Amino acid sequence: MMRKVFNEGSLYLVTGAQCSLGRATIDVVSAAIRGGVDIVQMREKNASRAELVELGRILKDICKMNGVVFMVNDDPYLARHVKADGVHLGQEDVKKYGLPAVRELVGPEGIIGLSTHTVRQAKDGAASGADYIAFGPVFPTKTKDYFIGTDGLPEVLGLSDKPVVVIGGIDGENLDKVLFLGARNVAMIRYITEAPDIETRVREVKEIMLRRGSAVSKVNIRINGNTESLDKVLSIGEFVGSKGFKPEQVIVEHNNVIVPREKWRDVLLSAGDNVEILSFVGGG
Ligand code: TZP
Ligand code: MG
Repeated sequence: MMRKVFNEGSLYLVTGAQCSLGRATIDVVSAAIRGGVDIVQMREKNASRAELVELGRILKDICKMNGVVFMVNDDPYLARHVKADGVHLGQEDVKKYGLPAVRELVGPEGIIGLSTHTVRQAKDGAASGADYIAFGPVFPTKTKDYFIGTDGLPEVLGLSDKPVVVIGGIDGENLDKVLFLGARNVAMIRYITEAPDIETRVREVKEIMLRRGSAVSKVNIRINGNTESLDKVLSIGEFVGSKGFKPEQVIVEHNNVIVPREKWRDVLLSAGDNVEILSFVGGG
């Protein structure tokens, strides 16, 4: 059984104080979490080590309280220090530390993400000890001085079962394109951090991702012990509705964790998930 890295269908926020219109990263992250972001990566290129430790601890707590995956950019020592869920590495970081050493640092449960910028790098990355691959920048972005386009994306998405996170210049205009090409997980800096209302922006992006989930191939999940094939990505709320259950008459356990009803719309069912639905009569 592969390590459960994160749910397919995730929206991944990469932070950057210099791209947040003067707003504090803590406030940006809090608003994004209220909107339903799934993963947060601390990527503060102008902060000192001491500032990163302080911010990292706070962000980690905020993420943990909300069931959001918290990643640290570049530095596996920092990731371990602030007890992040994992570390995101660039190609240079991998050369610097070596994946076996990074695995030692983050432990068997720690998530290792790897940036890739060519199909070749993505192939090598998918076959390496990394747990997920980021692929990009697929569109022009202020963060990088080049972009690679989306031509290689379908091939990269088919390389392995490891999640692929598509990144780079993704916004409200081109989001549909990457989703149409099969992307399940999307990372953004500016379209979120520069939004006038971050919570609403994140909600809108997640809505689009949910709707476009229909472009994704079959998702096999286990429901009360039986395998069932969904032909699109559904949230728990949508799934419960599709079965004709009254929400107030069921308790849903997702991968052995009971999901409160107010979270049903935020949790997407992905391949290999285990769902238990306990139904009772009455309730309120
Ligand atoms: N890696 C590849 S593109 C990128 C990173 C960190 C930046 C993405 O930022 P934006 O604002 O979503 O283009
Ligand atoms: Mg790096």
